Amino acid sequence: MSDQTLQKELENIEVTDTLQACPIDFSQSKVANPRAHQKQKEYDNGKDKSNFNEREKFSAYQGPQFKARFTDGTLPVTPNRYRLIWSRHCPWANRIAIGIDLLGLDQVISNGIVDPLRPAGVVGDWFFTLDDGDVDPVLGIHSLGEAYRLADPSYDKRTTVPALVDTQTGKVVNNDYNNLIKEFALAWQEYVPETAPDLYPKNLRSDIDALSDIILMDINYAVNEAGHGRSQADYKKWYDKVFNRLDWLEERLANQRYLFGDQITLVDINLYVTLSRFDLVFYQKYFVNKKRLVDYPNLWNYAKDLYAIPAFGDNTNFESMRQRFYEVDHTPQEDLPRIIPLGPDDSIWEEANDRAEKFG
Ligand SMILES: N[C@@H](CCC(=O)N[C@@H](CS)C(=O)NCC(=O)O)C(=O)O
Repeated sequence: MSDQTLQKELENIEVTDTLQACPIDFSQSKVANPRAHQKQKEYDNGKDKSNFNEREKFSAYQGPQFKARFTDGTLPVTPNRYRLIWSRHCPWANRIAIGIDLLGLDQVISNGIVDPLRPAGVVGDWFFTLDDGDVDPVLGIHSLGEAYRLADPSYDKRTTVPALVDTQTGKVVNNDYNNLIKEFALAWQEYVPETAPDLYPKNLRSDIDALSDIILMDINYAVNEAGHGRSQADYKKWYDKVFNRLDWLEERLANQRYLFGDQITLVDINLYVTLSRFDLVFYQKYFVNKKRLVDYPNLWNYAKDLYAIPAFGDNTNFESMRQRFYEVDHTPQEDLPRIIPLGPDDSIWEEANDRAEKFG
């Protein structure tokens, strides 16, 4: 029996995947050669790989391009064969990294991290400049684009994280950020330790799908849309959606530890990745600033409760968020200083929370 309240909420929401997951607006860009202004990494012995003049090509919306699945048998469920490529700043990629660890699948699925700072002047790709020799040690590639083009030689869009790569072929097989955790929870059960939570329990599946869609539209996408509002009215529309939904979630979390009672499910991950960037990124940079996360007692304690779990806390990296959202700017202007905000104080995430005491 599915939860009628959730289904009813969903009736008023148009679920679409045509919103921009991580919009990039190059439109204000005035300088032809950004190298002088961009404080990004040098790469490949300083060889000029700048493609900044092609930036318009990479700013268009694009949905996930690779959607091969485990659940329909297309992808074999083989341990030690797949590698998740992600960036620690990215909420969509962060979901998958947390999900894999929470399911205990980090024992059989490896992961590689791209640098949130790109080589100066380069757009549309992610690079392994955090690794020795600027090369991913397993895939042996410098940029994620190499794995995208192995999968599709004609691929000329921007490459996005998360991307699941088949290490046998070196090809990206799936970058479907909204469905990957479900794929792992359903198809990899044989490798999920008994102690791991069931992130997509059978009896809750339709409710989890409903709440996921509500959070996707009103929280995950809505903060981006507000931050890139096309007009004052458009900004306000998304801003209102975010805060109405946060109020609603605040109430839901008053009487239960997680979004579905006392068990963690994949929706908790989906909400957490936006909450953990809320005060640092969305509040300050995207003007989603009616209230901060810390002003919501239940949501804030809930977020800290999740952060205290290693799969969440170890995969939350505030430095990468600062780098990607403040140190790099796609709209370089001569007078734009690269000031990286010192606050909010990241250490408050370590403070005690009241959830265990309240809900056991
Ligand atoms: N598949 C989504 C990917 C999720 C996403 O937007 N990831 C961002 C990072 S948060 C990304 O990789 N953007 C590419 C870029 O910034 O060049 C999309 O196609 O838009």
